[in-house]
Amino acid sequence: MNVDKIMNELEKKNPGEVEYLQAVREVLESIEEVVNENPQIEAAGIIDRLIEPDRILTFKVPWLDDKGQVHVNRGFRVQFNNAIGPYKGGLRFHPSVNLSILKFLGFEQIFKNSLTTLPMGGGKGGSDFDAKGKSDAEIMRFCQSFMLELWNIIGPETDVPAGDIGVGGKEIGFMFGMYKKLTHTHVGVLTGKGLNWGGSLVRPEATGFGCVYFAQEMLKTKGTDFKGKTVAISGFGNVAWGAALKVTELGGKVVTISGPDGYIYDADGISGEKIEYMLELRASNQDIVKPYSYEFPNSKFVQGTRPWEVKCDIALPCATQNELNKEDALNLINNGCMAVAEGANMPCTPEAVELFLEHKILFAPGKASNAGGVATSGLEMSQNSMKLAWGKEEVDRRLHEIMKNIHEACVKHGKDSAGFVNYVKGANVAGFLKVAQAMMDQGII
Ligand code: NDP
Ligand code: 2IT
Repeated sequence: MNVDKIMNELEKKNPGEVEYLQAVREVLESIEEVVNENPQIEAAGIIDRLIEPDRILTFKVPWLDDKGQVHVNRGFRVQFNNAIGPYKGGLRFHPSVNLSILKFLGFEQIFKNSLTTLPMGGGKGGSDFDAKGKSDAEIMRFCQSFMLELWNIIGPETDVPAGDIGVGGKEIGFMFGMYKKLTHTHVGVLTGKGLNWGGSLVRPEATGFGCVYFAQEMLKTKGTDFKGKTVAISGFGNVAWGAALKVTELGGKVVTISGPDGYIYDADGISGEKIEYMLELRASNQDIVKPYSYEFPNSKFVQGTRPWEVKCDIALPCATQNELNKEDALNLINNGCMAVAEGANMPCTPEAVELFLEHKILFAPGKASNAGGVATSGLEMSQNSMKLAWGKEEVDRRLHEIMKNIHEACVKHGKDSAGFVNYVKGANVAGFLKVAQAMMDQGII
């Protein structure tokens, strides 16, 4: 396999799709060795078939605002690969959404879902809709219009969307309602549903919890844990919230959260009511973290920069892609940071990842460390199929077990002869091998 040649061709076919090309290159570079050792993979054209999505649906989403004015957004669903199960992956509503971002996310999702050990293929979707400042009625009309197009290609055994940036319980509810009305069925077509209509306990916390469980396993390999550790977190959304809860529970101190406007530094620790306040802040639809510093005056708001300049033992980037660059990585390393676990998808740039690996920092790529969200979505699907609901402890136990297994798989495929674990390589190889085998078993389709 010649990675540069494949990437040159992919770039010609998908010009300007920066995030997508970045995600593919990372995976190909990690799996090059294993592909070259297994000629049947190349003979079956696995790589060429993997980097082309099965299908992409693009559609118009017209909706009326509260003043009666018409707006038109663009909707997408990328069904990337269903070799090991129905397409599965979130929907992102954010003004920055474009096809490149959704293809990168869908591609990552293939390997992430494979790592969970649950039967789920990879997909992603969303819209460039901006929820900022919108009323609930406007969000409802938008979600209904979005589902009017999407419903036809999804289903509990076909494609099961969920949340991502800008899509939480509220939006899932509005979309589920419309799907139900159109199909006259009450089925597990979406995950992240409300608890009393098919949702799973622990799903809201799952991505953040899973990320911390994964980091805990990495720390264990160095004979340590979260107790007494200082932790920098970015973002103030669903993932950041879950991570802050679990870090605090395990005895760590979260000192930062961030938004597009800057970051909050709270030396006393972001715990208890402060973590709950994050949810309020997020729900306010203002999309700024600054108000935290008015609410908790001992904290400090630092405008326009990112939390990676703060001294910490562990960093958990939980906001968005490419939010931690080379300079940030250098800051973290120079400040003595020992572990970085990605809560978001691809938050660290390739240059930052390279530096972490070079300096032998414990580094967990998102497809391993944030897999707890989709894993718990998988558990929600299982409960929906059985028409039963597990208790909180049962779901959390399974989530914890899955994260430990993902860590083990990364170690198995990522440990070098000197004993250093390259979790990027480990996650990519482990995720890839299972999907490649399934594709070979199923013929050229
Ligand atoms: P939320 O919408 O709850 O929060 C997202 C956070 O990131 C907000 O603070 C948001 O602020 C910020 N953000 C979004 N886009 C940008 C941007 N371009 N620049 C700076 N900040 C930005 O989303 P989640 O917490 O659910 O998602 C966070 C990350 O975790 C994403 O990468 C997502 O793909 C990933 N993830 C989510 C999972 C889930 O189950 N929800 C599962 C696995 C991964 P603002 O909106 O103001 O920009
Ligand atoms: O990036 C992700 O894994 C998610 N947004 C969760 C997807 C899901 O189907 O739960």
